[in-house]
Amino acid sequence: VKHPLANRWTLWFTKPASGKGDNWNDLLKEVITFESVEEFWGVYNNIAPVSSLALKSDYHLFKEGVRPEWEDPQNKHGGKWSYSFKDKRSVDIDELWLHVMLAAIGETLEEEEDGEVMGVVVNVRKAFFRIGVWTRTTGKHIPGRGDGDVAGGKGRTVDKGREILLSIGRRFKEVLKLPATELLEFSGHTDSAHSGSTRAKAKFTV
Ligand code: M7G
Repeated sequence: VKHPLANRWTLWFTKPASGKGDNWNDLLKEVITFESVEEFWGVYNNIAPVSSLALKSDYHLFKEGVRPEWEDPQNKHGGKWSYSFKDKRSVDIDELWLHVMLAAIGETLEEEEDGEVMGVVVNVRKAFFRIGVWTRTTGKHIPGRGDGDVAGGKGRTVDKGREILLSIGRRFKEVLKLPATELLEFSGHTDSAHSGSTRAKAKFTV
């Protein structure tokens, strides 16, 4: 018996650059798409744990049809909640990433009708592990999208859009088991793209 997931999900991997000529597109690889709980465990049991990945690797788990890139039409008005674990030795990154993936595929980060969560990401870097959840909008008004609508429409006011994003942030913070004193930050992808890195100014925190 297979237990179907609410969405089909695709796992992607960013392999570390080997030389200076490597660009983002050569490094990002689609791994596999699955649609049931059983297939998820089959994939999980057969891939390298985050703790064993080389520096500059990433895993991305995204809804099927959404590339884990700022440029994807479903991400280009979006942003992400993210947190960097700077004490790499004290964090059980494999367990956290598993729980983040389960929250994504189990759809516990948002109400189903919100349709905000595009995917989750883990980055392995020299100084930290970073885990993020990418959202379709940033809670900002997008000109030309209709009065009061935020990116992606759905007739949402800017306030409602922000409330949905904050709720995702609070749930994500629980999955990451962060104490109230630690801040989770939200930033828009366009800010990331312009700064050339993910380290962009945070718009909100929870
Ligand atoms: P990062 O992995 O988000 O953060 O981006 P880091 O600076 O902490 O490592 C690292 C680099 O990967 C960026 O400067 C870009 O060159 C490239 N990169 C990352 N992402 C998520 C994208 C993307 O969505 N599109 C493109 N074109 N490049 C990206």
